[in-house]
Order: sequence, then structure tokens, then C-alpha cells
Amino acid sequence: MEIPNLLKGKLTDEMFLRLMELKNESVLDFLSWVVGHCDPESVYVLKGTREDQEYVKRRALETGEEIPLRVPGHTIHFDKPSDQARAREDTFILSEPIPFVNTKPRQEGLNEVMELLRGSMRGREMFVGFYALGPKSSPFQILAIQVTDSPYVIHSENILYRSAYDEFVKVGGNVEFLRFVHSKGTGDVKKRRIVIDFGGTVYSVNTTYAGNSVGLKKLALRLTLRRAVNEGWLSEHMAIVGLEGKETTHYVTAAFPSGSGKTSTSMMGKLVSDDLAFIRESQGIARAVNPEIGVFGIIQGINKRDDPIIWEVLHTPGEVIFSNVLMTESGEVYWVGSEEPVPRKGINYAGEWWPGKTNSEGVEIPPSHPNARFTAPLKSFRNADPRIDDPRGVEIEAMIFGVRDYTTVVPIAEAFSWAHGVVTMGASMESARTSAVVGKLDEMEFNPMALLDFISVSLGEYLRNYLEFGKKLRLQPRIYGANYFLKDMEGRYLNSKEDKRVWLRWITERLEGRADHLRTAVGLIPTYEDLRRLFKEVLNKEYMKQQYELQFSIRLKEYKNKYLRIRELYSRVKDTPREVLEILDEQIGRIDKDIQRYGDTFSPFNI
Ligand code: SPV
Ligand code: MN
Repeated sequence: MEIPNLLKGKLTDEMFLRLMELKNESVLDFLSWVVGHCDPESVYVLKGTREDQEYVKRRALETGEEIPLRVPGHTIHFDKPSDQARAREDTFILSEPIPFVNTKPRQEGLNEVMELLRGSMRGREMFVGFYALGPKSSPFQILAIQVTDSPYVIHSENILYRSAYDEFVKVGGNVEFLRFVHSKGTGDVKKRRIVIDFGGTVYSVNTTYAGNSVGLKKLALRLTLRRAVNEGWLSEHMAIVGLEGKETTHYVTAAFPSGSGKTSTSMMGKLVSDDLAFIRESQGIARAVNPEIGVFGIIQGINKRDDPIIWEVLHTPGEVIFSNVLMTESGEVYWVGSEEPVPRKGINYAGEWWPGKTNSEGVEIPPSHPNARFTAPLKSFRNADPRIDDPRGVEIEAMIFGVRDYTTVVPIAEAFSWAHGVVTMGASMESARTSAVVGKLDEMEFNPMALLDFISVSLGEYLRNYLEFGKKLRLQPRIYGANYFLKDMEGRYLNSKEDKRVWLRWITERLEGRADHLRTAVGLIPTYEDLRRLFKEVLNKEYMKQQYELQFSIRLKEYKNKYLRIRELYSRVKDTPREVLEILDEQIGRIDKDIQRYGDTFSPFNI
């Protein structure tokens, strides 16, 4: 095997040996191409050793992409003011048109991004990282290579993913791997592009926000989702959490749109994953792993009282990258919702900051961006589950689909069946937009399974795979619909942040056959008696009949409109399975019947 001269010229002897040891022609071809096209000054090949990790961290500081903070191991990174979230408008899948997906003809998309990448790494060091999604050597494992000229990006990957140079060596030449090419480019956000090619490569340029630049996170999801649909498993935007029961731990997954309660839910039990899940069937059981080993979480609103575990991670020496929060002169950080005193001045993503500072449009700049984040290893969290690296995955007993819905969906309900839950809870998700994506806040968006942004096949195909996956299962997970954000007529939240503990306990008791239910048109809801008991047991709170009635009355008219909208959307998708439309029609039929009997609202005390 030979290393082409162009690539060789960028390598020290040590780096040369590292590449040779892989004995993998396609890795060499890929890297030669990137080096030839992007023209970096030098190439650093990571084996993932301690020295490598330290080197990357040092380079992140030397290049100014990260700044050290007062707490040892903590650093801060800033993205450009207009590069603070996932950039939907600049993200393209190279494919024939797919409904709801931003696509571009392949050649056009490739030409465009190649033009932007040409010479983009000039004068910079290029890093090559080898990683595995999922536990190493497990049936879930997917190998990937990240190439980037940003030490911040590779530092983030080192925290978030399992290093797998050794796996590449082990499998030698004949291995498939995902490829991610990222360059900071000129930093001109107007020329930001994220381009997904089903050939197995994703290109990202002129952006640093991790959701756009860290390939193995949401860029990989587009590729793995498609692969999962083709191979009959699930690659999902879901947390995985172990809920402590009377006798055993019950593992559940939780899909919520970004910024709508997923991270906090994953802190309510044993933490396996806060964001992503690979789910495969094995001997009739759904088993799940986390493709990641770290958390890239939203920091706004994290405070000591509501989020003690995250708070601890963010205040203890250890590896943490803060992004887009406020940094003070003494190297402290501040973020909105921390319930700490607001500093009189500091530095944030928009430069120097002081209270009342406005941008060029006269709009006040907050001290921290609403999508400011922290990046930290899972093992830093005291609720990290010991089974994170279990190669068999954890057995999934329930799946939660949660929305940020102010007007309609009840706080918690159980589906009648797998198919009913998949269709009326997962596939019917509508949620208010948050700051995790660029766009207008609070607009209601259709967001099935919380992954419309990442879907890379037709929705009909995607749901067909879901329904078929369920049919392979001997033990189908129960499905729950959740909504932590329901409001009353005056616009006040009906639940406090901690109430989700009660809903999760109800799920646990349902799984153990200890809690009852009431049957409504849209699903099974908790009884008042059970909730009164659980609010007392879990939160030591009195739970009033009147609260229950406000929270669990079925707002039939709103529900009907919701399902009519959803049915209309799916009827326009050509390959929607018939079963999906049938289940939606049945749901609408049940709601209609109740409307005739009870009017616009159905009180659970009517039963
Ligand atoms: C999310 O917004 O869903 C995230 C962060 O997990 S990002 O990487 O931007 O997708
Ligand atoms: Mn996410």
C-alpha cells in the first residue's frame, strides 16, 4: 500500500505510520482527496490516545477557538452571531425531491459545496478522527471518520464519540465507514452549506455551530436513519433513560423536539442517552444503545434547584466546553435562567456585553444565546448508567413522544397499542419552534418523532418501517404521549417543571401493573386517585381535583383539528401506509363521537 505524495507531504513520520497501520485503501483515497481539494498546511491523525486528546485541546486554545475558564478543564467557545443553531435553510440532502425535506439535485449540490471547500483549509492544520457510533464491536456499531480544520470540532467529537482507530485497524481494508468533511472556510456564514450525499459523505463549510459541524451528531443521523429504514431497525432522535421500579430498572426512550424537555427527562433516571438512539430487534425485544458518549445540551434555564445533576457537572472540574454563554473577566460563566446574579459586563458571542446592549437593529442582546450549550462526557453525570457500553443495548419497555404544545395535548397518555401510539403520538407530533433551529419562535411545526429536520427518506417509508419493526417484536414497548407545556385559557402553564417526575412514575407503575387508567378517545390517561397518590409520594404535593380536571380534560375540538391537519398532511404523502390513515380516521371518529355526546371538552369526571 502506498500513500500518495501529496498526502505524504503533509504528514510527519509518526502520522505517516498511523495511516499505514490502517491498511485501508479507501481511507487513504478519501484523505488524499480531501488534502488535494482543501489544501491544509499539515495533517494530524488521531489514534485517540491521551496525548492526542491533550494535543487537540491545546490547539483549540492556541487557535482561540476555545478560551480557558476559571474551573480546571472548562473552556468556552463562541459561534458567530448568525451561526447559533441548526441551519435548516443551508442544509441539503442530495436527492430527488422528498416531501418535507430540503433536497438538491446531486451534481448541483456537489458542485456548489466543492467550490466552497476548494482551498478552504489553506494555512490550517487538518485533523482526522476515527470514531464508532454505538458500543464498539457491538452489532450496533457504525464506523466514521471526521476530517476538520477546527480543533473545537474535533475536541467536541472526542468528548461525544467513542474513539475507534483500533476498530479500523482490526477490520483492515474491508470496512464501510461514514465520512464527514468540515471546514471553517472563510467563516462567511452567508456561504454556509451542509450537504448530505447518500454516497456516505457529508460536507459542511462556513459554520462552526456543533449541530452543523460535528459530523457524527445530526449529520450522521441523516445517513443512519436511511440505513435503518433500509435494514429494518430504528435510528432515532431519542433519549434513553432507566426508570427505577419496585424490582427492576425499566428502560424507556423519549423523543422530544429540541428544547422541549428531553434533556431534563433524561436526568430523571439512569442516563443512557440524552439525544440519540439506535434501536434493534433481538429475539423479539427492542434493544437500544446510545451512538454517543457525551451530552451537547441546552444550557438556558439550567439551575441548581431544577437540574441538580447538570448543575454539578457544570461546576465541577472536568471536561466541559461551554458555547455561546457569557464569560466574565474572572473566567466565570453566566447564562439566562441560571438564577444567579447577572454580571455587569462580560464577553459573549457578539463581543463585549453589558446589560441593555443592543444589536444593529436595536434589539437587545441577551447575555447568553437561548441555544447556548454545554458539551460534557456522559461519565461526568452522577446518574450515568453503568450499561452505557453494553454491546447488547438495554431492553426498551416504553417509548415517550413529547411535544411543546400550549393548547391541546394532555400531559401524559398511554396509547391503545404500538400502532396507535406510533401513528397518533409519534407520527402526529406538532410542537412550538424553539431556539434550537434558526427561525421564528413559537410557531407550531409538524415534527413527527421529533426528527423532521433529519428525515432522509419519504415519511411514508419511514412509518412503514416503524410499523413493521413493531410487528417483529414479541414485547412491544408501550407508547406514551407527553406534553410538559399545556396552558390554561389565560396562558398560564398548568404544570410545574417537576411534575414530569410524576408522569414518569406513572409510566413505571403502568409497566409494573400497579397504576390504573381511564379510557378516552385519544388514549389511556391516569386516574385522579393515582395521581393524587403519586403527587404526594413523588413531590409531597397536594394534587387537587380541579388541577386534574384542567390538565386531563380532553380538548376534543382542538384534538379533532389537530388530527384533521395531520391526516391531511399524510394523505398528501404518496407512500403513506394505508394503516396510518386508517388509524387516524378511527381516532377522528372516536373524537367526533365524544363531541356529539359531551361538546367541545370531555372531563375525565364524566367517566
Ligand atoms: C438538537 O437541537 O436537537 C441538538 C443539538 O441535539 S444539534 O446538534 O444542534 O442538533
Ligand atoms: Mn437533538
